[in-house]
Amino acid sequence: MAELEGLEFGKSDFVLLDEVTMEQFMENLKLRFEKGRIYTFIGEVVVSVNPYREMDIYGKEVVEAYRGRELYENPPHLFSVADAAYKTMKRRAKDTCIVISGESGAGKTEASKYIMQYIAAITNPSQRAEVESVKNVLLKSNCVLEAFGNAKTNRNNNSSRFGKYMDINFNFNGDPTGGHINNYLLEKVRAWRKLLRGGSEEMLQSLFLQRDPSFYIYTREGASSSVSCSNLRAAVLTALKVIGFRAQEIDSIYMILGAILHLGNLEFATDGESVRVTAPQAVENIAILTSTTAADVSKALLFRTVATGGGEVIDKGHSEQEANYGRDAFSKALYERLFSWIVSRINAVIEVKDYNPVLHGKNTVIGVLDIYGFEIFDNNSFEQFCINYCNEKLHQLFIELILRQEQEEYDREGIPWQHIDYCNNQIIVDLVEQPHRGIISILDEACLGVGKVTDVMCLESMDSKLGQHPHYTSRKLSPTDKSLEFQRHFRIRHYAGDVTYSVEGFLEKNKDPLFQDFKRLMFNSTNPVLSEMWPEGRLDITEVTKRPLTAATLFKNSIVALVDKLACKDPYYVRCIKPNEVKSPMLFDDARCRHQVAYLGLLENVRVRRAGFAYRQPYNRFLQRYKMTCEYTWPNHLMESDREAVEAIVKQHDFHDDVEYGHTKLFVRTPRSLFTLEQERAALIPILVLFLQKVWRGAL
Ligand code: AD9
Ligand code: MG
Repeated sequence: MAELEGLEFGKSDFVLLDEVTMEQFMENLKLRFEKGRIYTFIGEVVVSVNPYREMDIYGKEVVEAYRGRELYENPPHLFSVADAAYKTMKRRAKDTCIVISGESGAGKTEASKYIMQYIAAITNPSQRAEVESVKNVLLKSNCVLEAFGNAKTNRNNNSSRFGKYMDINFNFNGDPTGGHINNYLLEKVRAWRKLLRGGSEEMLQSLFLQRDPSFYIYTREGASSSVSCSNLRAAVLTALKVIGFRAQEIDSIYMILGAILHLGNLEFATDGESVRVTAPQAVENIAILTSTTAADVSKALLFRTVATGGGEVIDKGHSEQEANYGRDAFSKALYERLFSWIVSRINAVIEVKDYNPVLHGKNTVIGVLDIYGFEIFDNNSFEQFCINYCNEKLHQLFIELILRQEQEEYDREGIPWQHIDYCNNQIIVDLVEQPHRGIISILDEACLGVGKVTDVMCLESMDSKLGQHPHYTSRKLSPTDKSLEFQRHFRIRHYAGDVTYSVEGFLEKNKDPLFQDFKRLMFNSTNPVLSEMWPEGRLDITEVTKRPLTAATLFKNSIVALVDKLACKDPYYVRCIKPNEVKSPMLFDDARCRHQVAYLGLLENVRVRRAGFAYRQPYNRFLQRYKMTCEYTWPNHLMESDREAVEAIVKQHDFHDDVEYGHTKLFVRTPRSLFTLEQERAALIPILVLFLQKVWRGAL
């Protein structure tokens, strides 16, 4: 059995706290962090604190120690959760999922990578080549997605600018056979720096690029990144090849990235009535890189085609402002399409093919979700609104599933169920997503409005429709605050706390409009890769009547689909905490951590867990662990069943009233009972070790 932790490292499960208070919770969390114990359980949930240093706890021996073990047999670890999810999937043929949440820089992506590595390490013991190749592609896909979807922010040097959900499929043997990736709300990024730094001279020339990132508007910010980009670029290139991207596809990826950089540097000037591009060479470059003509690029940048009421089609010239706007929207869209296309190409490769359930048995799934946590900044905008809505949905699922899981376990074990009260945040979810009345509906309505609807007009509409809502604070409720700033804000009381959003830019971001001309330009590219990315460019202007869905509605739909996917699986949770803002391995910033514990709902989680049974374990496992504490069970019992032997231990320690006996497991209500048992066990171990050593030496 793996080495277990002593009490000097604090309590390895928060349900063992004497009292569930914020003070005790924080004290334990801090003590463990300072002792280098970054993981702690709340029942089956793992709370993780980012160590900001290399930890020697992910090696082969550790994998072996966790493989196939029960949760309580080892100190808390990501591997405990990964193994539990894997075991449930394999033994009970149930789909499971691991939801990793926490704020930016809390360690979600690292955690998801360790979990994937663990699953890869414990599967396919017979090293079958086809399974190895699936594993390889699954692991490599991470590298590619990170290269294109991560960027340096002031909160995290390697921040994921997209949410990711990955399903891994398994055959009846428990070996991976494929997978599927969904990505959510890519924040259009500045990852191209890598391209410049790591690119060969030849390659940069072929893309008409300068090496200096500060030459390009889009790469100027953070140009002094210290990441070794040539290594990174080589790794990405290898990963792309392993996944199965063809040479032409890889070239196209770089050409699109190059075109985006050139686009960013385009400027416009107004000559009398008409607008022109100030540097025609850049237009030439974009045309070559996108396999279009300079004339067509220029036209798409400076004009838009509109159908008049009479069915006539005319080219309407942009103002300088419109041209600037169009350019930025185009480059963002190019990047977004490229990213989605890369994801879809990876999916095509890892998709499970030729799976026949009759021949191969049930195909089961483990889903891994790495998604942005709750965000409360000084300035919160549309992005934070979407992200926080997503977290409301996930929180709701968390509460629902944890309770449901408890209920199901009690049913299975034949134990009476007691109702538990918990904070239901349905009302906040409704505030955002309810048809006709919710904030998203009001936003969409404003976006569809004829004439110029401004952000503030939309805010007025929200105020009048939602002014009475208990979780919405309208500006009108603060009549004393007449400052201009407050006139543009609304506040939502989220389950995690109050967040004030600035409505500035909401409508624009929600519409996320891209002139149809750009879509047509790309669809008509002679590069089939580009054309494939822009299928809707096929439509003629007179056919474009349906408005595309808004950004908020698209996001809502994808989150609803995600929640549906998660809801039918057995969930496991990793809750990540960022110990400080300065990426220090030493500092435990009390206030920051307390805030995160509060909004992750961890205290509530401990309460839910304790309100039922704080602790449960199969009889044989319980016996193995505590048999040394009872004269009737040590070294072996002579009773008819393990259950009776467990009863003997419980009676000897006098907590018979505190337990229920299930069909296969013992359920303990209060942690204190178990705590006494643990203490006794800890005291006995050294004596036992001495005794065994003597036996081995033949002294006894
Ligand atoms: V974001 O929402 O994508 O901005 P994450 O994903 O929560 O964020 P990430 O996993 O990228 O954070 O972790 C941030 C940094 O913390 C990593 O780059 C590591 O330097 C550091 N980290 C996180 N977890 C560990 C760990 N288990 N061991 C060592 C870690 N370092
Ligand atoms: Mg991340």
